[in-house]
Amino acid sequence: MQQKTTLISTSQFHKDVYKGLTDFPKHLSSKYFYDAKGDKLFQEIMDMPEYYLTNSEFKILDKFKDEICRAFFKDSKEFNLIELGAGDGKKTKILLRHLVAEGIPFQYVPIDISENALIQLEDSINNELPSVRVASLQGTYFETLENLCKMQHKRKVIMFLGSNIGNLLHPQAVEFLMSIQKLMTDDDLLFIGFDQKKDPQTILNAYNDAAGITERFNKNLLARINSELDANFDLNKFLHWEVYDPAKGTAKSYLVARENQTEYINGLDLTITFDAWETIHTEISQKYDDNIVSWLADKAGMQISRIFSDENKFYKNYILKK
Ligand code: AVI
Repeated sequence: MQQKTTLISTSQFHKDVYKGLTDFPKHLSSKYFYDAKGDKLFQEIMDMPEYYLTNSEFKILDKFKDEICRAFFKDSKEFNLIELGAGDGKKTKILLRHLVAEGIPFQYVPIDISENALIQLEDSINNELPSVRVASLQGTYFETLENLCKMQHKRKVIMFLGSNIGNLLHPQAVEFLMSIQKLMTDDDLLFIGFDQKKDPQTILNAYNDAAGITERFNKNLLARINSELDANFDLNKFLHWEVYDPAKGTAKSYLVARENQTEYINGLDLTITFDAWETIHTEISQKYDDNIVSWLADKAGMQISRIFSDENKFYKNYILKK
C-alpha cells in the first residue's frame, strides 16, 4: 500500500516547521510523518486490526477484480495502468494478476517520490508476476503524469488507493482531482479509494490503537524535528489525541502538551514555548459518503461511473470519468 518516503527538500521542512510552530494554534503537516521510520510505522498501522481501511480495500479489489478489470479495458488496445503513490503494491497485485490471467494488454506505471520504494516494488513484481511490464517513474505526481502524457498518448487508468485523498481538506482535494482531470481524456478513468463515514467509535479506534502504534507515528513528527533540526523534544511530554466529528466526517490528530514547556530548536535558532494542554494539529483523515464524493467529483469536472463497496460499507472504490 502507500508507503511514502518523502524526499521533500530540507529547506521546505525547515520553513514548514518554523511556520507551523510559530502559528497559533500550532500545526505540522502530516506529509512529514513519512521518513524511513514513519514509513515503517505506517506499514505496521496497515497491519493493525483496528486499521480497517487496508483490509476493506483489499477485500473490494479481491471480490470485484473481474468487474474492475473489465471496466478498465476498452477497445482491446493496450492501456497504461498508472498508480500514484505506489507503495508496496500488495493490493495492486490483485488487479495485476487478474489482468494477466485474462490476457488484457496493459503496462503498469507506478509513480512515487521515493526511488527506493519503486525499486522494491519493481523487484517484487518481476519476481511474482514476471509477465507484467513495469515502467516505474520517480517524481512528484502531477509533474510526472504530465510528462508521461506528453510522451505517450495511450489510454490511461489512474489509480489512487488507500483513501490517501482523505489527508486533504475538501478544497485541496478538489484541486488534486482537478489536476488529474485536466490530464485525462474522455476515455481515461480514475480509480480511487474513499474511506466512508461509519460508527464514530470504529473510526476513533483506527486512529487510536491499543498498541500505541499511531501514537508513535504521530510523535514521529517531533522525533524528526529532534534528529533533523537538532532539537530535544521529550516525546513523553506530549499526548497523542484523536477526535472525530461525525457531522463533518473529519478525524483530526493532535499532539497535546501535557505541561508548560520551552524547547530550543537549534537548526531553526528558534525557541518554542507550550502552555500546558496547548495543541499541535498534525493530520486530518476525512471520511466520505456518496454525496460528498459526487460533489467533489463534480467540482473537479468529473462524475462517478461505478462504485464498489465492501460488505460492511466501511470503504468504497469509485471509478470517476470526465
Ligand atoms: C495515508 N493516510 C490515508 C492514512 C490515514 O488513514 O489518514 C495515514 C494514517 N494516519 C494515521 N493512521 C494512518
